[in-house]
Amino acid sequence: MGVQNSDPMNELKRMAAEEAAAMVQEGMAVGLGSGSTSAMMIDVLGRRWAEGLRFVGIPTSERSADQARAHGITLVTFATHPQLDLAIDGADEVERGSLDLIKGLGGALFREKIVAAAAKRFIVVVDESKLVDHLGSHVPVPVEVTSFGWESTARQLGELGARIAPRMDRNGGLFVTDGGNMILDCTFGPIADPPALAAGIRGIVGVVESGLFIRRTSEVIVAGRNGLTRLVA
Ligand code: ABF
Repeated sequence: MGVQNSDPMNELKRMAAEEAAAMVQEGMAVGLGSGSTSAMMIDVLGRRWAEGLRFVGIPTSERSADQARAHGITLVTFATHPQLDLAIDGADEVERGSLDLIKGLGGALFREKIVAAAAKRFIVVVDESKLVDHLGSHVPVPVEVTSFGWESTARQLGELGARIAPRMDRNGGLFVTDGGNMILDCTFGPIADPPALAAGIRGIVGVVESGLFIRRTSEVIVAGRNGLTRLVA
């Protein structure tokens, strides 16, 4: 699965994807992210695989799994690799100061968080439009919830100050995650204290995980008009 290259920003994202993929070394266990930037990264890894590099991957979505398999990349599970050397993934927003993230607009946040948590180093690849001073400035916080009782879970999330929208699929039905759950997109506006909000969300029964990734990022590779920048936690 290749990515279209008509947008000049795509070329920069591809450079960032190359930079991240270059961190993968022989024999590593690697978390393979989701989204268009991660898809570019997996294509680069596919090329390196064809050149002889050998590593194993754990994908964060069925889509990334299909893409990696198409390149012939060996996929494993946590049963044999409970710890990963590296995970590389995209993000929807990156807070400049803390490098905390909002992820999950693509719908894979739960697996993405498990993979990030299992990795010794978590590398994020974004274009510069994703950098913000405060998380929540441009996107909602996706929250994966069980479908049983979701209306009650939504009411409690609303009490934290969010406007709630159940994620819909292309056919107008409720979106179903790879884990069989649903997603509530929670609009808080700019978030003053992301760690406190993440803890509050986590405390609600019915919440599987939120798209707030707090203190998980090791490094962010940013593709911008003036080239690549690396932000280190
Ligand atoms: C994944 O893909 C998600 O967490 C995030 O929602 C999305 C980012 O995609 P893109 O790289 O296409 O902006 O990383």
